[in-house]
Amino acid sequence: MQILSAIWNFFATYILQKAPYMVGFLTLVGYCLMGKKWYDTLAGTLKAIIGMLILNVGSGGLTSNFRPILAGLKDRFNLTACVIDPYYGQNAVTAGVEETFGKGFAQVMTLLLIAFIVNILLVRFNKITKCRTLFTTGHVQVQQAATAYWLILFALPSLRDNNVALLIVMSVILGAYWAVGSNLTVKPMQELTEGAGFAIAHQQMFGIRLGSWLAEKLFGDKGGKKKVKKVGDLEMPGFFSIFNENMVCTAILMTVFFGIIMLVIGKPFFVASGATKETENFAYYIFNTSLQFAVYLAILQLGVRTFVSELTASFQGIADKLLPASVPGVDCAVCYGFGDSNAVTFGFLAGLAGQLVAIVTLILVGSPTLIICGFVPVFFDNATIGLVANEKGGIKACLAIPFCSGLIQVFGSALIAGWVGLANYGGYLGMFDWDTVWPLFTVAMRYLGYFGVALVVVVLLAIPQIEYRMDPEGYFLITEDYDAYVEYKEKKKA
Ligand code: ASC
Repeated sequence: MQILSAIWNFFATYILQKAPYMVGFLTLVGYCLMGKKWYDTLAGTLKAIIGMLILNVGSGGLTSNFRPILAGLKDRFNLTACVIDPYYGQNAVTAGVEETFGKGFAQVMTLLLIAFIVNILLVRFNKITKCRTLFTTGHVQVQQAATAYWLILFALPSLRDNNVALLIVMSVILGAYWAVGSNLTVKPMQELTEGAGFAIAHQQMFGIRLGSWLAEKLFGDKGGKKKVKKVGDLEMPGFFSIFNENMVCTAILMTVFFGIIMLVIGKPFFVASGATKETENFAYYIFNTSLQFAVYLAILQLGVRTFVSELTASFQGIADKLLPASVPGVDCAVCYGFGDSNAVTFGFLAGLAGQLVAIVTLILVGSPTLIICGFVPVFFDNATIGLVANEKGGIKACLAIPFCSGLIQVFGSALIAGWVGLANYGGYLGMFDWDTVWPLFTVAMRYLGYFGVALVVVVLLAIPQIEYRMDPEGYFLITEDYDAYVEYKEKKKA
């Protein structure tokens, strides 16, 4: 018994909660189920793990490159505020949950596991549930489980002393959110990647679907009547052509953008915080820091290419044997290798503009909760939403929709983090879905109690049903055989 529990603890700590090893484990299981040769299985598993580790170097580097700048804004303008960033959000829950609700943080992991099982079951029975996607992004699951734990404890005070009820409510809602949310991204992702066979399991899944839908409705080609100009079609004269190169474009835009912010913050702050030295040339420091964004983005993309091919290939093994008609839900950065690559930068900058407008508005109206933008929401949410918006509605959609998403991220976070008390601990998850659908869930549960819980679950589970009914023939075909799906769509149009 003791040995079993030790094995389980090891598994939970070093595999389930560590995204690279979780992905490696899934790859291993998939290849084993497919009956691959041992050396192919070993190589594929290692590539999946290493690819994810490379991706982490990229996204970690982006995040840490941005942090001193954020800290500078906070320090120079004396803003004591709530940073919207998943890592700050997780810290805030850890720091405050004992004091606020008299509950420890450790329970979050058990809840996470059970929610994951709910996700598996929903996919296993997808003939009934119509859920086609398994959420595999481990680090995001931890961040979301932490925040959901707080929101649910806040909304339903009676659960604070009732562990069984807490377990049921949280795992059902979170598990359903994972299954239904990632399922919503199947269509936009299959269309963007022309059938690469993955969905997004991240923090803006409703945002992706909504962005794609709005882009088509507001900026789309109106059934072929209008020509949509995409970011990739931009014929930029002369020196503008350098913007068509992702690496160069990122480097230039970052230098201009962060150059201004860093100049405003001023050298003394960066010297005092240890980011640079008094003797170092400040212009050099600004330029070099700005270029690091392009470096880390390139690293991130390499990591993605390395692991995504392994994971999707092996997932075929799992899907065929255990989870029929399903695809893996993966990190949002995975889709940056598809579509118009500059759309990532355009979406990011439009989202940043939206966030800055919203932050200035909060300052002007004297909001009690001031939001500081974190890199993860501003970049990963808006880049992803911009990419899918560009696909359907072109450059206008790629700018307008992420701009609105930037506004929503700041206003939504300010409202929810202030209301539930997470702002007192300096951070909130802050990603799109957690500024929109989760606050709505919280309101429903807070004011309607268990009826609110039931309402949330019913609404979530109804979403794939509605989507299925809108296109019963294409619904599973889009994941099972994309070429056949395209053919079927064309036939339907004609
Ligand atoms: C998140 C988070 C990250 C990034 C990363 C994007 O939500 O916690 O580290 O987005 O997953 O690739």
